[in-house]
Amino acid sequence: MSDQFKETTSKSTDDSKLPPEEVAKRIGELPSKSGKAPALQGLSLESLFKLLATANATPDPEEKNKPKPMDEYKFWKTQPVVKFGEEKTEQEGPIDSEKTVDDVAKSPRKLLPNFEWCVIDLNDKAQIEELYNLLYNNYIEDDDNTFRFQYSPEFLEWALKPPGWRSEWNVGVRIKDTGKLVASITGIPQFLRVRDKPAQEMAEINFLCVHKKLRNKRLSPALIQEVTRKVNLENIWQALYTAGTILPSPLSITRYYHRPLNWTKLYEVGFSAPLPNQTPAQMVARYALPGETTLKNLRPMTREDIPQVSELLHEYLKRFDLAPEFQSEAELAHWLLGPEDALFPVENPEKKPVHAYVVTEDDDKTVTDFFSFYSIPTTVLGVPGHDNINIAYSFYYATNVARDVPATDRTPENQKPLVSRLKKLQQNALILSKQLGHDVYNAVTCMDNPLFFEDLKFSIGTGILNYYLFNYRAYPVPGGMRKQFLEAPANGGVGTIML
Ligand code: MYA
Repeated sequence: MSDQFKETTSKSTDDSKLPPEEVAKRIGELPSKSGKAPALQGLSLESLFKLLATANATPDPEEKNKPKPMDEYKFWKTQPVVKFGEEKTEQEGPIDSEKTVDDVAKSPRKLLPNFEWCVIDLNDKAQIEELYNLLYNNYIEDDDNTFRFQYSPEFLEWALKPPGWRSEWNVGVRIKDTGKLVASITGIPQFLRVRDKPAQEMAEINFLCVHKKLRNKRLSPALIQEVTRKVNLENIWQALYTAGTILPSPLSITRYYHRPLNWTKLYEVGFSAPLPNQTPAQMVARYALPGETTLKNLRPMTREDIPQVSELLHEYLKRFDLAPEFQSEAELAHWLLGPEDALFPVENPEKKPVHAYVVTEDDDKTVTDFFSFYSIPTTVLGVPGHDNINIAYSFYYATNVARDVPATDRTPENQKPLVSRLKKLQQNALILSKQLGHDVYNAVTCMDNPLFFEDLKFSIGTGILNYYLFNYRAYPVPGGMRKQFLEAPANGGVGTIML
């Protein structure tokens, strides 16, 4: 998701020291803090834009991302994941391959007396709204309680209901007496390739959330085990997930970059300051973009484009060690064009969760490139004149230029034509996302993104996104940061974008 800034910085409230039964009662009674609210997690937008303002003052991500001793991971040390310090002697592949569906418990483990398990039924509009409310109030937080990500019902429908989605994998916890949803974890199916092994079906796990008043009560391990059980019951034994939190043990470590689109607004809401010796007018000029797109034959993607886009993307993703394999054109159409027959249809194009464009030859039919981005509006509290910031996130793209640029040779000389094409494509993504009302454009160091960051004036953020595999041992995959984790090229490892 994007999860974007997924690192937990929330401080426990007093309620976290109370027994869960007591908290269950209180959650019904007490409205969540009004006015000042949770939102961005790990890295607040404020610190992000302060960082933008102080250009090179980049904290060392490794410092932020240091693990605790393995033995202190009371839950994770019991799970089939690569442990910190583990010798890399074993072959890549499943860690535990003995279990069969017959070994899987047929019912969930018991929860505390006042709580009960539920499936969050995403065919029910009301339950999507419940999930939205849980996440809005509890998911991602910034230190100042000034921002709230709005994973809108439209966004959740897109993120959680791709073709083949399993209702059972959307696990919730409710308070028995009131029915209030107080925790969630979600899964969607995804075929994933790790290096040269054939792609296999895994679960992509997201939206792990525990109500703020129920934190530090070991509900997360229970949620993780319950979704594991549900996934295992379908004879699926591996999962992919991302988190800002450092857990045993990242397959890859990626980092956020940010490109202001509406610098004046960011400045007005107090998150952005001019660079040293720069006036606001100079900053506006620095981030200015052409008013109109600059690529010939660029237009919104349609369903008719999907077969060609599918081929282009399939080819392009071969460049990466970790990449999804979309199973059908319908699946890809869902991810790039949004859901069909949505319960929450989007009328206004500016409100669409995902935006995709193609570049064609002069015939308007032969697709040579495409790019896409998704959108998470964020409520801003307590700033007169502005009540939201719209954030765009770079999503999948591909270009046929890559066909002549072998992924095995990532020397700058070799990559020149690709770099040049990606810059043009992404500059147009910036222009279009600005036209759609976004204020900032984010991207992680996945895919070939590091190739265009500098020229397009992206600034490094402090947010880290760790990629993890469950029950699969794999050697680290480069995360797009030269000095981080691996002495790796600046691109080429992670080709899977997690929301
Ligand atoms: S990442 C987004 C996570 N959500 C948030 O950050 C939202 C705001 N925060 C919260 O809601 C809570 O703080 C959460 C922790 C829920 C994060 N992933 O319940 P606890 C471990 C995995 O007492 P709380 C996303 O959605 C922690 O190390 N584990 O803690 C992907 C400790 O274990 P150990 C985490 O603070 C999720 C234990 O939980 C995370 O009340 C992928 C403490 O539990 C985390 N982000 O709640 C999940 N944070 O003792 C894994 C803390 O060992 C999926 N912990 O240190 C695995 C695959 C499953 C399917 C497999 C199928 C085959």
